Amino acid sequence: MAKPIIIGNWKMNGLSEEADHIVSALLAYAEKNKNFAPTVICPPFTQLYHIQKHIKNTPYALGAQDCHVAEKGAYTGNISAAMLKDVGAKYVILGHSERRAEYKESNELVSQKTIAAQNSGLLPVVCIGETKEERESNQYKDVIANQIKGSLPEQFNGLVAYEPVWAIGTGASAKNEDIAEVISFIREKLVAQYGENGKKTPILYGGSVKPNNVKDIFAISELGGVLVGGVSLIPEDFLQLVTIAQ
Ligand code: G2H
Repeated sequence: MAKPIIIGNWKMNGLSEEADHIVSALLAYAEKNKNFAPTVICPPFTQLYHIQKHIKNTPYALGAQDCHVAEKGAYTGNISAAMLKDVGAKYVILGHSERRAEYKESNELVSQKTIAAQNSGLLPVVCIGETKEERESNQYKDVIANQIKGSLPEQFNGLVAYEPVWAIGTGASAKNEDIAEVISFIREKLVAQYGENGKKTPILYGGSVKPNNVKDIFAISELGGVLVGGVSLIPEDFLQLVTIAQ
């Protein structure tokens, strides 16, 4: 079986000193370890170019945390998928719940961003997941089905990350049986939407993944990897996840 992928989402963290500290630890790990699980780091835009220079020709891959739908133009303050590709990124996280909540990103916008990312040769990591209220009112499957239908374009070549909003950054990951139930629900929907291709789409889990819960999470059937926030800023812990994934 393929090793699970580990994607570190730094969110809005990582001044130069901190970024250098994390990257040095990752490089030291790669010196000593061969053939470890695929590992992606998604720093803020400001660190992409610098970090790519260090991780080029190593097993690590670079990712970003968002992109604009247009390739270029008069969009002050935005970054296009083509720019991310140009700087060496391979992945881009799209539709993270923090963006859906703070910038009111709709499923439709996420789908357009996904198309833009694919057109530029990036692998989109499309995030979906229900809020606490939606879980408690037992609407979570409808919400997730809608997000899959609305956020993923007709042709999809990427990864899906299930991140229940109530488990993000709280320190309390979702229960394994809840994750397993939703992962298999997502798989069903992907197969219904994409046929054979839907069987191959990696499905990740994100939300308070830590060294002490990741082993159980990796044991979930159909799980393709993890999207990690807080722990991706603590290199010793993040690298423990990479080691456990081997
Ligand atoms: C969920 C996750 C990474 P954390 O947002 O995308 O963050 O691991 O801090 O819950």
